[in-house]
Amino acid sequence: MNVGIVCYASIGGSGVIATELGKALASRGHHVHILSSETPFRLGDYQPGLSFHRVETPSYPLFREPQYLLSLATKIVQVSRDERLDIVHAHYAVPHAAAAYLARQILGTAGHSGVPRVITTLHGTDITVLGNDRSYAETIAFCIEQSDGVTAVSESLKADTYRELGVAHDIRVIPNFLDCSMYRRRDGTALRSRLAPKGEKLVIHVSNFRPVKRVAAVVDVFARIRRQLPARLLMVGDGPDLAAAAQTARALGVADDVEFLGGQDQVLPLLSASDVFLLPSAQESFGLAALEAMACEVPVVASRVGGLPEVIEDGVSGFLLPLDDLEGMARSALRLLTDGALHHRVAEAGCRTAHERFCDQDIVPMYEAYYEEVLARTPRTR
Ligand code: GMT
Repeated sequence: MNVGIVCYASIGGSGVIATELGKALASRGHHVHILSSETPFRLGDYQPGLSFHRVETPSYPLFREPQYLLSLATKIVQVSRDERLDIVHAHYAVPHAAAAYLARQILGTAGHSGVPRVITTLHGTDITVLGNDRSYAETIAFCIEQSDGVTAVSESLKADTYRELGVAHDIRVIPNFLDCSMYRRRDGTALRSRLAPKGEKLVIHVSNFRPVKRVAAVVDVFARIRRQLPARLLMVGDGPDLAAAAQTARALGVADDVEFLGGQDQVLPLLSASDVFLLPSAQESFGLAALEAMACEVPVVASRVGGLPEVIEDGVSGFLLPLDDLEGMARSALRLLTDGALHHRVAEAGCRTAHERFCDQDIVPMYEAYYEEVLARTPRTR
């Protein structure tokens, strides 16, 4: 198949999944074209069957607003025509589903043979935050409805989409996945001795530091842990709430024990050196960062929101606490950090879950089968 994948390149789970899917499909013999405004950070080395098409959005002095939707739609039209795409797979509905819809209409009206089918994958805040916003809701709902196929990364996100947007389109749940040959705990001893030179416990958080991630709550939970035992916190990522997190660390007197590492392409070595992963998000449709930690035998302590219960079994493969129960999160983390047998059991269960249920070799064929299914259907009347 010839597949166009539209995604955000910036650090974030939807871009990671889209890129990893593109790489996996190419290695299975498909021709994959990734369309994005920048080279996705996980694209890696050249791989046969995989190419990248940059979406350029020119800026004109007349406009204060960059016209990304139009330049993306035009790029999808060009790549579809030149590469004879069978499928345009839009990751993250806003505005990718709209651009794909527009491109399909343009190609249909221009009478091109083989107008591609549009599949939209819903990832999270495209529904749970933007979908709720009156400025976007009707257009998002329309574009989801108009897609030839729709997938969501969890049952929870599927339910949110029906509830928030009132769409009637059938939604297929295809969970997120990992390259399981790569996501295994490595020897983290050397790095650990640099990050925790006095033998402290290492707590880690990885995100894009947006309000939904509640990075100040991460620091708050850590401060409660730190009162009980020597520990250090690794804050990996960058985003609007970075300064607020640093301020919280100073206010709670733990600034010396918190290290802000910024955005990192390679989180595996850092996870492999860590003991516990904190994820007290306000919303999480799936929690890819949690899954990556679990695959590396790092137990996760998280809020019981969204799709996290579909990934983490509370008390077995991690701990899930009510959103506001920061004390409970600190207590769960402390239990893991002080009870070696418990830590071992939870780490093993988390790793088993990741490797038994969320590996690329099991999930990528689900996308392939869905593509075939959508292609076999009679095309929508435009
Ligand atoms: O919606 C976002 O926060 C951005 C998005 C992303 O691009 O990283 O994250 C969402 O998609 C990920 C990949 O499917 C999920 O693992 C995250 O849970 C989800 N984030 C939220 O729901 C907050």
